[in-house]
Amino acid sequence: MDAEPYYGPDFGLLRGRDPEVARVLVDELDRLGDGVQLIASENFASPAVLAALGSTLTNKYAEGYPGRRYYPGCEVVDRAERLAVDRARRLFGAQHVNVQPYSGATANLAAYAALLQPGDTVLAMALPHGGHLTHGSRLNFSGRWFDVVSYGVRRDTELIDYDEVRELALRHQPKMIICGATSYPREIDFAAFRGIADEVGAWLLADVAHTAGLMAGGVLPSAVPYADVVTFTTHKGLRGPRGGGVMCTRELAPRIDRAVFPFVQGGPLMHVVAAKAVAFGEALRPSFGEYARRVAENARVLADALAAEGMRPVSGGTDSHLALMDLRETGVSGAVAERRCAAAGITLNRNMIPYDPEPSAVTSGIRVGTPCVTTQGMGAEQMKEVASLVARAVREPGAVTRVRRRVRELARAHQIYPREL
Ligand code: DSN
Repeated sequence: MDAEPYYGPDFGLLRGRDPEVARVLVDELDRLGDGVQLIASENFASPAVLAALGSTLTNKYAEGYPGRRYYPGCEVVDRAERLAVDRARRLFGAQHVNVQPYSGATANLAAYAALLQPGDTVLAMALPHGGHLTHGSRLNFSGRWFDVVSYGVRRDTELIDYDEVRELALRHQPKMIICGATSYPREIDFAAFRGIADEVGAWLLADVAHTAGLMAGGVLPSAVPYADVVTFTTHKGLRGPRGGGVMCTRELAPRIDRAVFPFVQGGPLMHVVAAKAVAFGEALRPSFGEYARRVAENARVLADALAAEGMRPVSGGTDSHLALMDLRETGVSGAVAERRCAAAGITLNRNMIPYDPEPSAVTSGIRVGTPCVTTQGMGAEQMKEVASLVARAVREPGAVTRVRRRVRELARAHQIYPREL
């Protein structure tokens, strides 16, 4: 963010009316202000985004789409949605964008609903190799209602095995192929996926929830020219409000729109739609490309510095905003590392590595991401220090107080939301 101070919603009013909830908000600001956030799927929304989120647009029921609502009185909120759609289309060069999904998961549900029938076969990335819950977990609608076949990464390179994807597609004849991941650090070859989908007559869904910001910033290639449907989130690399979206071709627009509403969702959250418009507007500024470039550069420096500390970057490095680190050489599991880092004020998550011998509650890896720290203005120098603090937190639990103190100093020197409320 452009180091713009944020003075929050009216904390004085909230404290007066509801001190308990005000305390939660202030404590969360303190947590953020005292720690380093390395969760790859999080970011810090700008003051303008937060202002739109805290607006009276939350009051309005607006089922339907601009100009075609089921309630009267939508002519004002229609303008917010039109702005969001128009800006998102310009940002991504998409023919059609639906900005109403409440989250990336509901965006994916809408994509399935628009293109498939229950029982259809889907080919998607295996969860332990980087796929998402909605790419076929048995605990999720995708694994329960669809016949999901999974592809993974190669054991030797830890990169997507496009030959395996093609073989599985030819063997199983999926109705839809999904590309996109939550813990795959490398660029995805959308053209290769398009070729495979065409060969078997499958729809291609690109889930770019994690990489939409890097795509918009021109750091990673766009999935839009290749995929029939592209789903994304607005709160990760895009620095917007928590929410999702769906892009598609003009031909698929009516199917996607009907799937989002009324099939999957009810009334859109118009304050969130307005905040999405703000975020897309911010991402259209030239400075956003520079931000995206710094996110990826910071991830590279962080991965290299963690490697120098004896942690192995899965696939040898990263092209994106995240790195997946194999901790087996350290003798510390992902779960223990997560807990030790949390005690030191560093928030990151345990993550399975490909072919992980440990279960998901333990794991052999951690995932680190740089959207938050980059928004805070940290650069290469700070990434090297963060890597050394992570390594100390993981290896030397006895040093937790000293590590915590330095983490706090670093975070306070790069604070974006003020603490004195
Ligand atoms: N929970 C998100 C992530 O951390 O990757 C995906 O939904």
